[in-house]
Parts: sequence; structure tokens; C-alpha cells
Amino acid sequence: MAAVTPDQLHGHHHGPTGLMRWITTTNHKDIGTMYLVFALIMFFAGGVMALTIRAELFQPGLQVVQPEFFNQLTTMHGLVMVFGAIMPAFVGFANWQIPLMIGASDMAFARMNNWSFWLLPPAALLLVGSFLVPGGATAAGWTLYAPLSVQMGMGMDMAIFAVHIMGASSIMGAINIVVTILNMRAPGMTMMKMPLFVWTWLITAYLLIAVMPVLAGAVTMILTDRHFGTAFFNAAGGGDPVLFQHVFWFFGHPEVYIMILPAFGIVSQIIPTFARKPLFGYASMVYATASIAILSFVVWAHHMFTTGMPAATQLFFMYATMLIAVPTGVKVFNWVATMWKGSMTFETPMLFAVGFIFVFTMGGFTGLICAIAPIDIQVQDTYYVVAHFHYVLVAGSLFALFAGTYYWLPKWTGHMPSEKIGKWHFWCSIVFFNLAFFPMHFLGLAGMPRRIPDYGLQFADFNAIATIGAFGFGFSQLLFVLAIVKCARGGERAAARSWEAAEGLEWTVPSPAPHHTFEEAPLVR
Ligand code: CU1
Repeated sequence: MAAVTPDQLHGHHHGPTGLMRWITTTNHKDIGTMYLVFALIMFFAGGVMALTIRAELFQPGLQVVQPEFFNQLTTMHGLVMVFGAIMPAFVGFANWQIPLMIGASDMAFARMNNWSFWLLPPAALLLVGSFLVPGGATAAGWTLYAPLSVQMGMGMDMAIFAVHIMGASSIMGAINIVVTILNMRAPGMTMMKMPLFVWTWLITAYLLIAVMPVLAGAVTMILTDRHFGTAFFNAAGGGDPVLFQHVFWFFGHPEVYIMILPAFGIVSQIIPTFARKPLFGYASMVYATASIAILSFVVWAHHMFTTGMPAATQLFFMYATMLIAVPTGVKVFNWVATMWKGSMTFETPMLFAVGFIFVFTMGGFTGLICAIAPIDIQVQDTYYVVAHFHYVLVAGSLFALFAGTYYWLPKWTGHMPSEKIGKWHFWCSIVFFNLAFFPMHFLGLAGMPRRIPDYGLQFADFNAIATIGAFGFGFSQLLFVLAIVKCARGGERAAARSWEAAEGLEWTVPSPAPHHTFEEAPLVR
């Protein structure tokens, strides 16, 4: 029998303890922690798949895996990283930070919040467990293009079911975030005084509510084509396989911004803190974020330039896509202007934030290059595209998640993370990241196709370099785990204003300028 703890004796604990506490919790901090731990586990699961892919590609020929399994790995690596790692990690940040930043006691729908999280582990088991069924996991690519996805084995059904569950989780999480932000702000916290992280998540949540049902529709149409006699994507039955790409990318492009707008929010919190200046151009940051979100709905066919669309349509999607560079440029300008003549220091969160600006911007530029239809037709389905979206998702989303983790660990644990481990983590990550992914630009321009386990001899050198970089990057992430575990278990106590910067409300509101933060608060609601 367990001994009575002092907490129980004094009645501090009212709810269940141990495992039951985590299963039944409605506390936004507990749920935020569970999202973050889940995302970290999935990050390593997706990472192992990535390293297996890179091991196979270390040399020409087939050494490590069979071609069919290789395709399963590329598919599952994408699905696990997008739906299991990046998205849940940002929801974890939202759970922890949004109530604190707007002065709310918890999320608006605390019980639904618990349900949103606990849908994820079974979905992840379905997805990863599909490796074990006859035929293995789906090898249709993370985009699940028809007609291939209509013809695959039952691993595809498990992926469809997992996407349905994860989509439901995302929609509930997004509704919770929207309602919390709109209804539960403290008196005086007007919309245009909200920290940028809250703004970017509000806009992201609207994107999620708009497009997750579209993805659910797309995979449901695949499901009914597979089992219930419909022919949405079957030309012989009057359908059209290209329809799938339209529906998928109507979800898929906004999804790109779902994975990067909260990253913009995190960076917009960190840069002012370590430059010791208010964020430059707060209002323009809000409008730029909203513009990017709106434009993200009218660019989807830039993924489909090779499907035989009319030239006028290509031109529309090409120019609409290039237009997104304008609000994105506004953001990068504002971050640089915030640092301009600031008294900057480079603790780990700032290193990752500045690293984000440099390397993410490079991914932005290659995105602009891919947007140009005649160039895209050349590089479609090559490693150039793989290089581009890893610059956006790894050096963008992931580096911002690292930055935010180091920045807010003091808040979450009460302890400062080790600067020594953090700095090693940053420098190893940025060096190995570029070693892994920069050569892929050259491979793509030279014509190496993606999603193929073997390649011609002329691609051997850059592939070997990319694999060395990938393994270096992968093992560097053990430093991240070490930093988190050490910080959670103890270390230097965090001060109330952890980073001793010019910050307003506690230390979570560097933006807008601190002296505007709460002074107009009415005395009563
Ligand atoms: Cu896109």
C-alpha cells in the first residue's frame, strides 16, 4: 500500500493521482505537457524512419531495405512528422502558453481538451502499427495520391482511419483555441494587445477548422472508392484521379501555413526579448499573418503544374504564390528591424530564433523558385523539392519549436535549461542540417527523383554527404532530450522574469510594447 503523501495529508490533491491523473486531467498545463511529450516521441519515430531512408541512400544500389519498404518509410516519415510531431507540438505550446498569455484560467473547453489529446495515441498506434499488417504500411506517399492509394493494401485503410482521428483531434483543438482567445481574455487584453504567438495561433486555428474537414473528405472519398463502389477518382467510372490532387492540396497548402504560422509567433516572442526592444511593426505582423492565411487558400494548384492545366491557370497560381512572399518579407523585415540597434545577447532560444530567420528564409526563396511554373515543371518530383520543404519544415517549424522549448522551459519546469547543452544542440543542428539538406538542391537540379531507393552513380557523392549530415542531425537531437530531462529534474532556479529582458506582463508579453500592456484595464469586467 502506498504511503500517504504530505500533499494528500494536507488536502492539496483533490483529483486522481498517478496515471489516472494524466488520463483524466483537464488542466491546460498537463495537457500541454502530454502533447509535447507525444510530439517528441513521434519526432524520434519519424526520425528513425528518416535515418533508415538515408542509410539506404548512402550508396547507389540496394543495401538496407527493399524498394516496397522504402516507399512505406518515405510515406510514414511524412505522415508521422506532419501529423504526429510538428502539429501536436504546436498544440502543446498553445495549451501551455495561450491561457497564460491572455490571462485565462484554462482553455475554454477543458474536458474536450483532454479528449483532443487522448485521440492522438490510438491514431499514432494505428498509423505506425500498419507496418505490421499484410502488405505493410501504405506506400502511397504522405499525399496519398489516387489512383495508387485506392489500390493499396489494408495499411492504407489504417492510415485513412488515423487521419480521420487526428483530424478530429485537430478540429477540436482549434475550436478550443479560437473560443479561448475570443472569450477568455483578461480585462484590457484587447485583440491588438495580444502577444504575437496568440495572434498567429488564432489565425492558424481558423485555417485548421477550414481545411481539416477537406482532408477528411479527401480520404473518405478514397475509402469509398476502395470499399463501397464509388468512382470519385476512377476515370473508367466517370471520375478523375486529378480531382484528388485538387481536394488534397486545397487542404495541403493551408496545412503548410498551419505548420509555420505558430513558428512565426514563437520567433516574434523571442527576438524582442533578446534584442531588448519591443517588436517592430506589431500591427503589420498581425496583418501579414492574416494575409498569408487568406492567400494560402488560392495557391493550391502550384503543386500540380505538371497535371496538364491551361497556361492561364498556371499563371494565376504562379503569381498568387509569389504574392505570399510580400507578407512573408514584411515579417522577416520586422524581425531584422527589431534586432537593429538592439542590445542583443545570444542565449539558446535566440540562437535558434536567428538560425530560423537565416535558414527558413532560404527555404522561402527556394519556394519562390518552385512557384515559377516553368522551373517547377523541371524540378517536380526531384530532390530540389525535398530540399525546399525540409528547409521550411526543419529549419523553420522545428527550429522554432526548439527555440520556444528553450525559451519557455523555465516557465514549464521552474529551472533554467543548460546553456552549454543548448548551444551544442544549436550548433550541431544547424551544421548537420545544412550538410544533410543543402546537397539535395544540387541532386534535384541534376535530376535525381524523390521516393526512389536507388540512383545513378553521378548522384553518389552528394548522397553520401547528405546521409552523413542526416545521421549527425539525428544524433544531435539526443542533446535536446538531455537538455529537457536535465531541466525538468533540476538545475538553476528560474527567476520570475527568466531571461531578465525588457518584458511586460510577467515575461510572456514582449509584444506589443510593454508600456501599452494593461494600463487601460477596467476595474470590473
Ligand atoms: Cu503549396
